[in-house]
Amino acid sequence: MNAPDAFKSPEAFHQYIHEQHMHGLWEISGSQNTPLPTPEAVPHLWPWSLMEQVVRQSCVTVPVGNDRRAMQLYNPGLGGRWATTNTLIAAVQVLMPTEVARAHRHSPAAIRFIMEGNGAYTAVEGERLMMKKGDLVLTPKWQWHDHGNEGNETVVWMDGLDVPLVKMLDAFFFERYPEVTAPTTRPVGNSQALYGNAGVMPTWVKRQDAISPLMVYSYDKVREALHALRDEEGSPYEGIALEYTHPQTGGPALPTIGNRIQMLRPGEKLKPRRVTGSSVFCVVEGSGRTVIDGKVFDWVPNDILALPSWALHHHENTGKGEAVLFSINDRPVLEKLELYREAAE
Ligand code: GTQ
Ligand code: FE2
Repeated sequence: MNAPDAFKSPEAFHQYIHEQHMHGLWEISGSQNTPLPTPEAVPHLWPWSLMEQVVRQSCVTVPVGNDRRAMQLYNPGLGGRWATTNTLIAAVQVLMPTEVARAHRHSPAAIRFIMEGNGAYTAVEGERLMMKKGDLVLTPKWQWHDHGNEGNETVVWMDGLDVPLVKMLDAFFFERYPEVTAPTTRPVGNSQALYGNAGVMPTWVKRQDAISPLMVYSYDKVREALHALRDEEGSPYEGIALEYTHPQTGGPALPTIGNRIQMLRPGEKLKPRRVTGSSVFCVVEGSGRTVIDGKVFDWVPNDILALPSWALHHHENTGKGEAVLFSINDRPVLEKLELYREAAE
């Protein structure tokens, strides 16, 4: 179509502008100028009863080669995107005794939350970080890392990465280390010895990055912290909720991924609210229920649950003991960009 013909009727005009890769705001306003966020990701729960079987079978079917044996949890609403929520990917990774997962690095940041077993490690920038059930282990962006299991238990953990966010920003880089493992340059326990002690800090360390220098947050200590607070009121929306913080700044442990743990006491039913940004929960202890936009998700330990942005949600403890939830979120990003909001009903 040439321009003079196109300008003869409104229909022809619109066809013409589309051919020229233009759209009038009046055409898209109804679908795009939405009063509220309209996430494509849906709330979804991956039950441990299912994941356990799949993960066990992956040990038989798939050797650990160049790639990790990590089952990526794809959100059913995201049409096959490598994403559990709009910004986060969660996966369940398994490593059997004697196995080694090849060293590499990438621009997305990662966390590991240990679901089952003890005795594997993630080596990050020369330090072996030993994994124990319930521990949080950081793998900040662009740091060389490999995983190994020199113990005698099969170890399973949840990976959490900001891959979809980094992909969206076209800032994704990935590199394999020339050898299977990167050299160890620091003793086991070094980052915890330096930065993991209550309120004291080495005076000779001048360096301070946006990334936490504490690389392992042990569940022994975190659990103790939760229980010490069990008689506090806590948050009406999150219960006794604790953020894993950067020991030098008090900010989030990683610049792009927030990490939280929350305890719901027996009988505790939290209030519903919405927040901008998405989260992925991993059940640590107990049993309960999360209701998201009217949909009920009953959970038990090691279930993983995706919570999209601005969905109305609340948690409740339906079991006899305490219930504990670990979660990752993209809130540090939203807060830095001043896009974080919350609204209670
Ligand atoms: O173990 O380093 O689930 O690089 C996805 C990408 C795990 C890992 C994943 C990764 C890793
Ligand atoms: Fe990795």
